[in-house]
Amino acid sequence: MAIAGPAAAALRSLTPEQLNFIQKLPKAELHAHLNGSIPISLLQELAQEYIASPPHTSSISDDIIQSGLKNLLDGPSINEIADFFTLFPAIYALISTPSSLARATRAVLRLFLDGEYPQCDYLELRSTPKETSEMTRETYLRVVLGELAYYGKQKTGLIMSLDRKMGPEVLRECVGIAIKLKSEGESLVGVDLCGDPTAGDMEALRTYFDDARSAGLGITLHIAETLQNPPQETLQLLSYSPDRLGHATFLDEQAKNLVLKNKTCIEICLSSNLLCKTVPTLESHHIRYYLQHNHPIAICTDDALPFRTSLPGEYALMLAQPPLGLGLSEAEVKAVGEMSMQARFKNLPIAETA
Ligand code: 6MZ
Repeated sequence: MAIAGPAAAALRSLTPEQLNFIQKLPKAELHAHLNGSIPISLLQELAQEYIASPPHTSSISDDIIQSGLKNLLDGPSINEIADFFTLFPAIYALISTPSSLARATRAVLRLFLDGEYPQCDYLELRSTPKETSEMTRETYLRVVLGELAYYGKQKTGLIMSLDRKMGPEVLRECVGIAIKLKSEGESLVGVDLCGDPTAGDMEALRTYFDDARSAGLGITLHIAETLQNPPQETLQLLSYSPDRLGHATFLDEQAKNLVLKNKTCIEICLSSNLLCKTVPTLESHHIRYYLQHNHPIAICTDDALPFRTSLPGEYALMLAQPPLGLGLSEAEVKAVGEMSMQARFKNLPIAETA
């Protein structure tokens, strides 16, 4: 695995027996953003094609594409989480046609699900539908679902991400499309809230999540990812009765108690939190709190490309000895794998339809 970063160091420290244990362990990847998981080799290929064939489908200049890719290749310098979000405009310029989106999705699915030792047994991939000059948001979702269909519903599901910056019209449109696709039998299993954690007004979102839930879609929310997220906002998001939560790094006592009471699964992304500097060390990571409380968690990659990781790499971070890892036992790591399989949206009880 050609990765470098905290996960690579943890992987290198394991014995062949431990690596074999991780490879064979049944596990689900439940928090992977499509456009953060595209292999760099495909982005380079798409960049060459983009630069060679003006006029462009996006207003992003060739220079921005080149420097964006260089940044991703060198290992992005992220001093604070806001720096992370600047990586995406270059990627989005390259993934703006149905054909480039299909190629990107195919490459990500291969990365997680193909090969002698697939990274996971089940992948819930998430993506934010984008409207470009070449496709509508509905086309975007249909293209991604078309690629997932090659692997089938036993192995894959799509989560539609809503961005915190979306306005009411776009939110309504997206949730309407998701409900339609689900009613057509497509493998659209849930709705996510993501994007710059300091942006947006969370108060107005209830209606969209209520609609999604009534249609039988699972709900996962990026929550309390930074210290700047106020406790009232966190409580507001918890009041939307999410099935899972992304990160949940800065929950106060009241929020933690609610999460424990509702047994809401936490999607934990160790490399992401370390590299975005929202958690200083593995020693102080909130995963320890949830392990102590025997609370459901799922270990996930978030964005495999910028965070230089893979799902086995994230599992290695649990198994490796401190300071490279958390030093958990194989039995503890196995239990985390089982929890991830349990928390799949495909396991949600069938919604009672009105
Ligand atoms: C919040 C994140 C994220 O949707 O274009 N995204 N949002 N926190 C994170 N953790 C660091 N990582 C990724 O994938 C890329 C988009 O996912 C969200 C951001 O909105 C990013 O633009 P898609 O496939």
